Amino acid sequence: GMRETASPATLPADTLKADILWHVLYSLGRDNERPDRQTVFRALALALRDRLVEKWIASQRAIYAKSSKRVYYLSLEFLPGPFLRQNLIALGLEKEARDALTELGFTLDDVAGEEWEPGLGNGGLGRLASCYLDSMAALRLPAYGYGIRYAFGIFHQLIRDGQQVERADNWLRGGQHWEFERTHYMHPVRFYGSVREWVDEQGRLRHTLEGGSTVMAMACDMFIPGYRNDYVLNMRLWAAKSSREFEFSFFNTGDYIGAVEKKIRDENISMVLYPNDEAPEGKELRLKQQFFLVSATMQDIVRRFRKKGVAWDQFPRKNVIHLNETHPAVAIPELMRLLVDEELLPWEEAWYICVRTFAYTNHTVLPEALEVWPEELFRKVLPRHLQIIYEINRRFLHDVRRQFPHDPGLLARVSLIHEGEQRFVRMSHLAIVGSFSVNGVSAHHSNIIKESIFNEFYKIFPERFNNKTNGITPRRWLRQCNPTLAWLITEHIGTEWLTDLEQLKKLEPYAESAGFQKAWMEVRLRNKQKLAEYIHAKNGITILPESLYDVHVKRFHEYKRQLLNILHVITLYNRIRRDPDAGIVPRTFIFGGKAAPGYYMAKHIIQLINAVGYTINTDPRVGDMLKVVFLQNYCVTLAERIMPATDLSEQISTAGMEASGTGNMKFALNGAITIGTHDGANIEMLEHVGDENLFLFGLLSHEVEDLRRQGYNPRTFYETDSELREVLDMISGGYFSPGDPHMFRDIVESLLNHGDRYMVLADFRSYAYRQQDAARAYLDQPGWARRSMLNTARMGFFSSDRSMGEYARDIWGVEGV
Ligand code: 26M
Repeated sequence: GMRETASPATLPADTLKADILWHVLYSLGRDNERPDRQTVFRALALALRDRLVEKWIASQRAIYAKSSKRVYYLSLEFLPGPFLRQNLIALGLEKEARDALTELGFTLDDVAGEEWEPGLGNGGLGRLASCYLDSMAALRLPAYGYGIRYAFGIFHQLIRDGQQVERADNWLRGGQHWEFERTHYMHPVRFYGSVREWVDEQGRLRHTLEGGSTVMAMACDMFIPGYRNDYVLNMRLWAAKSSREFEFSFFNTGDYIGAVEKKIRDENISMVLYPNDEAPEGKELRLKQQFFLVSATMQDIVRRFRKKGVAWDQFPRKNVIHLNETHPAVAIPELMRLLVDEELLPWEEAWYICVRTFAYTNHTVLPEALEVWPEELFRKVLPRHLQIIYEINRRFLHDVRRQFPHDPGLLARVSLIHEGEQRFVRMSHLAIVGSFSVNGVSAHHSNIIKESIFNEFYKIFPERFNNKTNGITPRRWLRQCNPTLAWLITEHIGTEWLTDLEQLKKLEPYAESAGFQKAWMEVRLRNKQKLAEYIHAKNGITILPESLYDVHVKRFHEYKRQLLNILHVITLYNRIRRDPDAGIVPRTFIFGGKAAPGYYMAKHIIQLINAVGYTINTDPRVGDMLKVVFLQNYCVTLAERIMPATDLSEQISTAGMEASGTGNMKFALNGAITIGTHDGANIEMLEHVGDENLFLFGLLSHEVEDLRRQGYNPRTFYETDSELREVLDMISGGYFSPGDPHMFRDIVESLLNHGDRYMVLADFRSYAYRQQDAARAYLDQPGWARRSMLNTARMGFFSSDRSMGEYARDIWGVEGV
């Protein structure tokens, strides 16, 4: 049996079936005669966890033995997606698992379908963190992901009567098979209270937090295996547990129920992921979540550092703490508090350590997305940290005044505190001042940071600013989600591309080969057929696999301009209505994405898309020429179905607003062609794939700015473009909402009477033209095949292995173990 052989890294592949049955009986407590599919999935996951934990222990020992500098990647969000296939591929056990499951009467597809993904992130930022963990493991970096184990992840989206409805995502029901809950491994985290100042025997001024309340952070570890390299990292997620005080206190007070209520309140901290991206809510619970992650993680980091018994001034040589956005930026004053209040280091020494330890990535330039906290709230929740922030600020402003004595307004603009009717702590300013590195996520975005939003900080700290263009992991986003295309590629160029994506260049010589083009397009067509089956099953809509699949999936936000897309869809609809023989290329428009529950306009746009879809799909004049599909609950699992089946990828944000985008890379890696704006990483994708292979359109970001400065008048576009006018009149006139003609009036209002902040109308015509270019290109199928292949072949740069390599070398100063 396997129990006797469980020494590190030795569990054999050929016992997988026996191990599954063992877990069915002994871990899950079920009859292993005829286990059901869910039970088999869970048992397989446990059997894989056994193999992962062995390699993880060995990896941790290696990091310790080498005394490597450790990387801590702090993020309030991770979006790992389903683990099963990913872990099988990394461990090299796919075939063994298939065989074992066949013997048990199941297929891998069916069993994998039982997994419910952990939706512990909103979108791009969380998914990036997970791609980065995959690459850190592939590169054998001495790294750790740290986050929160929310009991409820991003809500499950349903479309009911054409509208988004949110349902709780109870992902933990059914038990967790991938993680280890460390029920005996907890750190106390303290909130509230008040600061007592006192003078100790040596005459030093001391600060002690008194009162307040303590919550425990319980570690839950999930494993991230490197690709076939026996190396495993962990993502440590903290779950809130009430301290055990309550179990005793009710004896004293007799208030049993009151004590239990306290327990429930405490455990609220990790209850739910905030579902708004880009527009933070200044809620107390959110601030507590941030500090909860930070405090527990810092305790872990310090504990590990102390094991080695080196002096504090060595801390930055041994640790780097990476802040994924400003969400965990309270780590900066927390480290100061540990060093100054607890370790009794002089402020200057502590600050020197601090600024050499932290690195910060910015992911957005939208003004409403920059995090600020009302000062009173901050003082209430974290009184000592607010004092420390004020002291950091006092010293910082002092230095700025000396460096720039002739710019009195500067101090107010760069201050960590926004002063006005109400005071706010500016988290981005704190992150910049407290870090040795500040990076943007695409070349374009990093320039915008330096030139506009953080320009004054760039002048103060030019050496801190740098770019690290985002990337995606080819293991999940090609090998796993598109196995047939991956196989075709491997047949021609071998397997090295899996860990060295630039190898895809070797496909270029096949671009003109008719045979290869045919094979390429056959794989793509099969993928499109599979998606058609899924759409038929889920939405009851029949689509033509030969039609052009035009796909727009991402979070709903006005700047991402799903509205521009649907205006174009209506334009095509009108052309067909006018002339059914107009020779329009048959298209299937596919939309997917969630709107923040409180984001009125985004939800309204979802409703409009569904209404337009209903009108078009049921209009007999349209037939197969046009279909509009809204796929509900866009998530990693669904993205894996969609990416391999897409012809045209919509990346049409207002120029200057999408920091990078990573969906754009996933589509192109799978052979989709992009229609997009001069924004984020689209610009670098253009440089790599060439302008015949990618359709860009619209205003450039400086033109957007100029136009705004000059006074942009969207009405002129309405008045001069008759096709556009017709579309807007239909929407406001109730064409798509016959029961309620005013239903979508606000949308048209936002464009015509409220300034069209995202310049939808300004870009409409160039978008419509570029869409025509795309349609024409699709008619030339060999040409399309060539473009598609070249997109894949030239995506090497956008591997997250490249991104992580750059972070490791240029920011972190670490190497593979
Ligand atoms: C903040 C406070 C309270 C609640 C939620 C938030 C919040 C959560 C997520 C704010 C922003 C969040 O995410 C922003 C994001 O996803 N940005 C995207 O990051 C990607 C990875 O770098 C980029 O590719 C995208 O362009 C960028 O929009």
